[in-house]
Amino acid sequence: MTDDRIKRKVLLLGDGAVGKTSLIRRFVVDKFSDDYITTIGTKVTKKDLRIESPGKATDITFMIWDVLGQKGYKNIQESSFQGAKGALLVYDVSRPDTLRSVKEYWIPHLIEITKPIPLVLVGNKVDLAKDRTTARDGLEDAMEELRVTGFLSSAKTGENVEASFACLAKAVILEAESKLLRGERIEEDVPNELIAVCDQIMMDACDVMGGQEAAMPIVRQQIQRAGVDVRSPSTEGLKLAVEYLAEAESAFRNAEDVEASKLKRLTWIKAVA
Ligand code: G3D
Ligand code: MG
Repeated sequence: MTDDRIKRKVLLLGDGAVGKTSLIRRFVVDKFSDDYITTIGTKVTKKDLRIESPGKATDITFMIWDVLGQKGYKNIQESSFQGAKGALLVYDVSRPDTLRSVKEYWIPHLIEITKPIPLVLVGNKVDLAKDRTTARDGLEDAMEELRVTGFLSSAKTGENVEASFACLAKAVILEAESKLLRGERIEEDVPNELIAVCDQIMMDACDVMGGQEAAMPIVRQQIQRAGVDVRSPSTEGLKLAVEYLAEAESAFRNAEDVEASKLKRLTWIKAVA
């Protein structure tokens, strides 16, 4: 028996409301409906797994990144993609357009940044499917087309949630081992969690200023004004951005709410600094 512990960044990608956050919560704390952000705190969730194969056990720590599901904020997403060693691509079986997005948007954008990495396709909300056979057929066609493994899951009932993550873990381990066999260096890059915090702050600011469509231009302006590079934000830059955002929000919200948001965001920065 040889034991190794490896740490890997993996992503959950897919359109808004397909169930990414719910899947992470189900996997990590085995719950469906509690307030996830307040229990876990940041967008990066760690989970230790042990993958057994004959004669060998591998311990792997997944750093699971819950990536912003809005299409069209390409460079913010791309900064989250950097250094990822695997991804779950999530769609909602009751909304066929979300599967189309996986094929046409999420995979192409991901591969551009990370080059080929292990992918697992997840058709979530199977508990809502009117007809499981149709859902199964849809998944299998996509698996064949994309040449990836896949599962039908439900964050609500827990079906195949563990299996999806375990499948990704095995693929990530295999990839690391085959790199070793080919004599390639495995870069143990420590992903910059400040990227996730930056993303989380931007989303939070959008939420309190009328949603992403309306508020993103204002938010981005403040982020730029603070000199924050969303691809490698610094602690100091983010703190300044939080100040500037509070200033911008003062035009829309009362002083206590603005202060509460500011303190919350500073806590997120502190948690990873
Ligand atoms: P996202 O992180 O991909 O944006 P969320 O998606 O995890 O926030 O989920 C979006 C909505 O779908 C939530 O409903 C959530 O409860 C629901 N949901 C997620 N997974 C499942 C599932 O497997 N089955 C069912 N039936 N619902 C699911 P609300 O109402 O909170 O917006
Ligand atoms: Mg979410």
